This record gives sequence, structure tokens and C-alpha cells, in this order.
Amino acid sequence: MKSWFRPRIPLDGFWKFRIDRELIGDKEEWFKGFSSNELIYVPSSWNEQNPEWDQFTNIAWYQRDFYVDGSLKDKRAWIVFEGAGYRTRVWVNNEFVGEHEGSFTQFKFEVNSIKCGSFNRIVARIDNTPSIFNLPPARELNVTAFDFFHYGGIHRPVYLEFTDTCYIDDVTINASSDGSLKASINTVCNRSINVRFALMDKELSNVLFEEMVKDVKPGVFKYERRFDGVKPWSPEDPNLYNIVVEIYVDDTVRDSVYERIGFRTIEVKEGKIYLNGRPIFLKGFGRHEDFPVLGKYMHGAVLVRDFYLMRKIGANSFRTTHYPYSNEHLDLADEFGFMVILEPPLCYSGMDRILSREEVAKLFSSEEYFKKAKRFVEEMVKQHKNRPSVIMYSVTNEPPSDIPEVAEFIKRMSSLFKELDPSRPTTFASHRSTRDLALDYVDVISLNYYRGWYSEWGDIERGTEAMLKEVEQIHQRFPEKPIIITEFGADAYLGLHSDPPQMWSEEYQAEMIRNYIEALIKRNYIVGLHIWNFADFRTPQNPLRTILNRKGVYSRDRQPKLSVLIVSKLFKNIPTFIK
Ligand code: GCB
Repeated sequence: MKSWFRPRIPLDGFWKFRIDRELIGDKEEWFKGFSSNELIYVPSSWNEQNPEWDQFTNIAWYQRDFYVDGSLKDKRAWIVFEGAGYRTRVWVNNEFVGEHEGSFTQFKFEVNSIKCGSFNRIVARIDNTPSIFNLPPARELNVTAFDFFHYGGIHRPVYLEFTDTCYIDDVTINASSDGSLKASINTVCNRSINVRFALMDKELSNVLFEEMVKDVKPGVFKYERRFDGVKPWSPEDPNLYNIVVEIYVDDTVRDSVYERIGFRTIEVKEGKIYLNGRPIFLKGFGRHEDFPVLGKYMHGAVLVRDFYLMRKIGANSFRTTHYPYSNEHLDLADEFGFMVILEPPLCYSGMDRILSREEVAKLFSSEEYFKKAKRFVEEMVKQHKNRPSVIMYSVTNEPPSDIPEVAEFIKRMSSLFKELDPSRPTTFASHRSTRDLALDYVDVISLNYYRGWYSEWGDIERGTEAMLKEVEQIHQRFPEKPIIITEFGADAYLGLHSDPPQMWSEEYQAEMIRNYIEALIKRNYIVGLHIWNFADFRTPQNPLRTILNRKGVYSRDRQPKLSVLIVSKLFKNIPTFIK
């Protein structure tokens, strides 16, 4: 939910910072305020802001003083973190306001200790200690179940937001390509309210429709209506509108929020994914939120460049590998017309490195673990459910789903997604190929393949053939399900060349991507190809990585490799809407 109405105090900028190496912060009550000569910039991960903090994975403290105007004294105050982690505890003026687990979803706490007309102090304690029970799991900084660097800190914007005592808590919008719209609005107030519901254009400058519904009881309020003449959202023409919801008490507006929406319908049937009644092909990338110095923060300018680059190369989609991306990131997807597969931080690529099969089975069958994953998924869906760009959910990435307990977990998770949001199909990215036991539990089959890299290395043709054989077998087993190859690619060191193409050279990467695309595009059950990765990104240290995972078609600072030229040509020949 966005709002121009609610007063806001942005807290981005320089904060006082202290690494708690000796774990004395709690005992010395740093939450009341601590002394330190170090500072840090928010938003951004802490690691690359000072080489001494680079490998630090435990507890660090942030502190900031800010002024709150006296005019806000009758309001409710909320502290909003768009993303911080892994575990965040917050105090305002010595009072504990809340704790949150997970780095990639927005969270907010009500603050009762705000002093208006005065200075206030916020202290945040961030604990980034790796754990098997984290999502995603890790044993230590360099022994993780995921192949991206375990950054810590406040890496997305933070602000204080003020609402009236009567306020809108949540808005859910479902808008279809035929113009029908269903809304569910959750309000909090101690008396009945009037709700103004308006459809506005993208720029919020013209009211296209409005209605005042009188005498509404606070709580959940459902609203339905069909709008004739609205233009549907699609990658070719990403038409956006705004739904404005306002609540009034005695003719006085008490809250006003808006959601950017698009009218569009997504369905999976007859082996295809349909957008607005037409079958689509997803061409694009797996990405990461990762940039030098900033760590997990993606500055708006970097994002804008990325979207122009993705558009230029002919992509129309990406998966939020391997966690939900920031609001700004997905705002641009809505705006640029990119179709997004939204994935929670249930990433298990390196699970074999950190747990035995027995330990995995035990973890995945634990009710407590399911409940935690459920919490993560609920937060993600709540935050991004109204986005037209989000066309599908990926339940998890590379789970060890040849283990029955893991397959059962995926089954339950996929049903959870359907309960929370019946409007979108589910998938998950499998790397267990023909041995996977969970492919039946999702609407679309997604497969990750690195034949020709991690196996059949040095031999692209043999690798491609081996991959095709397995994909074909999976298709025979599930002929009615569309298949996306959600990952394929090879590392290439920018500037390393080789004739004949050898591993790590730009030529090898380009050749491997070309071979895969040319072979797969001929099969009409393949409805998507996502190259791994859009850009190089930082990883844990291990013998397979040279600080970065270099499977980007762009380098980490967005310089093109040879693949960009090759992929542009191939992607441009694949239409978004297919037969
Ligand atoms: C995968 C993972 C991805 C890795 C990639 C790789 O299958 O899903 O997170 O980065 O392989 O490069 O190994």
C-alpha cells in the first residue's frame, strides 16, 4: 500500500553503528543508546561498507536520533522496515517495539513511545548469525544452502509512518482482463466509517470512477465492480491504474491509500500459460539483488539501468531468485511490463553440503519448520499480491525433493499458496530432474539444468543432449504440464576469451546458452527459458567460485559479455505471445 496522505519521516542516511563482537550489547543495554565512533549508511548491507565488517555475521547495532513534529501528537506511529536482517529487534526511546525474522519482506511495528515536539532515538539490533533453521538455511558464512553472499544489515528503506486512529490496514485487489475487479479492504476504527473507492489513471491525475459507500462496519469490507473500457496489462502494453481507498468519519478523511494495479488474467491449461486468454512464452533471467558496496540494496538508478538492459536484450520476465525483491524492484516490473515468478527465501541448492538425508527428512517434516515457512510466505504474498507483474509463485528453489518428506512439504506449501491467493498458479524450481517426487504438486514444472557445466564439463553438445533427454522424459510423464527451464548457463570471466570455446571463457558461456535455447525452443511444451543469471553476483567462498558467481551475461557492474549479443538475437526471435 502506498500513501501520499500519511505523514512520513524517512530514516535513510547515516546511522551510528557498532559491531558486537564480544556479544556484550544486551548486557550493557545498548538498546538504551550506545557510544560508537563508527557510522554506516542505510539502506545498504554492512559488509562492503568497511573491509573489517566484510565477513562479519553476528550481531551489530544501529542507532539514529530524529525529530518528530508536535503536530503529530494524536496520531498512531509505525516504524516500517522495507527489509533488514536476518533477525531485527527494535527499540524506540528505550522501549522495545518488536522483533522480525527474515531479510526480504517488509515489516512494521506500532511505536507507543514516540515523543512529539521532541527528539527520539531508535536502536536496531541486527543478528545475521547463520543457522540451519534460517530461511534459507546455512551452517556458517561460507557453508550455506544457497549460492549467494549472506549479507547483513538494514538493506532497504526505513521510515516512520503516522496514521489516524482510524486507518486502512490492508487492501487486496483482484483485477481481471475483462475489467472485473474484486477488492477486500481491512479497516481499523472504533465506529462505522464511509469508504471512498476510486479508480484513477496511472499518474493519479484523473478519477475514472468513484463511489462512496456509507456506514461501513470496520473490519473486512468487500467490494466488487466491473469496469468497462479499461485496457488490460500485458508485457507489450503494461497499462497501469490506481485504486484509491479512503475512509471518512463525519465527512472528514481519516486515511487514504492507493495501490497500483493492472487488469490481467493468468491461467494454466492445455500445457500452456495464458495471459489475458493468449498463451505466453517467458524469456528472461534469474536475478539477484546484489551490487558492489551496496550489497543487497539495489539503488533506483541501478534498477532502472537493469530494466532497460533486460528490455534491450529482449527479455520479458524474471524470477525473484531466491527471495522476494524490494518494492522498488517490483514497481519497475509492473511499470516495464515484466512478468515475475515470485519466490520466497526457501532456497535449498546446497542442502547436501549442510545436512544429511536423515536430517533433511526430519527438518522438513517438523511442524514448527512448516509454520515458519508459512509465516515467510504469508508476509511475501501480503506485500506483493496486488502486483500485475507477479504472474506465478515459485514455492521453493532446488529443494532435495527426491526425499518423500520434502515432496510432502512442497505439496503442503503449494496448497498454502492456493489458499492465500487462488488467482495465481504455482511452480518450484527443481534440480532433481527425473528423480523429483514433487512435480505433480504444482501447476507448472520448472527445471534447472547445468549439464555441460557441473557435469559433462567442457562438452556443451553432450551436456545439451543429456539435458534434453531428461526434459523429454519428464514431459512424457506430465504431458499436460507446461515446462519452464528456470536455470541454465555457464560461468564466464569478463574478458576471458578462448577459441575453441573453453570453460570460463565468454565464448563457452555464449555457446552453451545458444545451444540450450536453440534445442529447447523447438519443443512446444517448453513455455519459458530463464538464463542463469542476469549479472555476476557475490557468493560464499568456495573452490567453485572466484569471489563471484560469474554466470551473469553482464558482469557485476553491468558490462556486457559476448552472451548479450547472442541472447539478444535469440530472444528477439521468440514472441511473447505464442501459438
Ligand atoms: C543453481 C541455483 C543458483 C546457483 C546456480 C549456480 O542451481 O539455483 O542459486 O547460483 O545453480 O550457478 O550453481
